[in-house]
Amino acid sequence: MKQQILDTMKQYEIIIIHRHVRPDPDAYGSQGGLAEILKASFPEKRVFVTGKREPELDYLFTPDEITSETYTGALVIVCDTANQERICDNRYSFGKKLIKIDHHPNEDPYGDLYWVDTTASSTSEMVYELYQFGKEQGLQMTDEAARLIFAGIVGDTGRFQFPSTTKRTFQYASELIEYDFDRTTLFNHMYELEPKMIKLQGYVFEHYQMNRDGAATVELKQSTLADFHVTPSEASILVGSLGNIKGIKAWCFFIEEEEEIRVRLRSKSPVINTIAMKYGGGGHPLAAGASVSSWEEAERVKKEIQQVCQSE
Ligand SMILES: [Mn+2]
Repeated sequence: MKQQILDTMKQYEIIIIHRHVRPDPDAYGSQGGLAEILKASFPEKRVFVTGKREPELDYLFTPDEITSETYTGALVIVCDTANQERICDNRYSFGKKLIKIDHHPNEDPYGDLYWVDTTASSTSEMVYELYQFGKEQGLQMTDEAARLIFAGIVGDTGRFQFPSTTKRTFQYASELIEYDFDRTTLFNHMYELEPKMIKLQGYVFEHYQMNRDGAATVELKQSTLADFHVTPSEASILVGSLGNIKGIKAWCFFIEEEEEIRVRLRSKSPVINTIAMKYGGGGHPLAAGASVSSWEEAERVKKEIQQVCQSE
């Protein structure tokens, strides 16, 4: 598959790279890392990254703004996005050929070609693997590509602590840090929190509820978010913070938006993406998300989390 992807990339003059909505460092890292590799390897090609700009990730890069005409005859690559509904910028189908590169379960095998590896820690790790595979055939790594890919790996592995981290992950990371980029600055950007976020974190620690089976939930209503001057997207950043509580097995943040309630699920071992899928969402077995339309529905999600924790 890697050879087919490489051969396809060689054929196209214009390559446009997409990723998922509500991006995280792996979405940006795989998208931007691949773009930097392609630009360095094929200077004659025109390579673009598209998708709604996420100000929180400006330290990685800002996406290109391209016209729909740019897609004429182009190759489109979508990184880190399991299903078509989650692709940011719905012009992804405007190109001539579509490739999916992803590490989520392949529920929606879209595209003319797809490369899905659920054993990879991150799509960024796969992009590095693609570079390794293709370097004899002309693929070139740059300092900037290495920085973006490293950020993606760090983001999706929770700084190398999630079980998805493998020997291969460490191997690639050790090679990536040979490139010239400032890791300290990168880590600061990734993990420093504004004071208002630390205050909201305090609220989360005070208000979460956990039953004796280790099922925990937190409700963040719009009024609470307003009190802390925090947006729903910003609040999502804190979802991992409950993971250190002794005895916790699976947990969920319910984050109220204008029209819906965002459901952010995390787990230490019970599989929770099956719950997310029931509510139109998806994700990894231990990290998933969905949306529900009422607090009654949120209550049902809560029951399902309690069930999976009870049967563990
Ligand atoms: Mn990812």
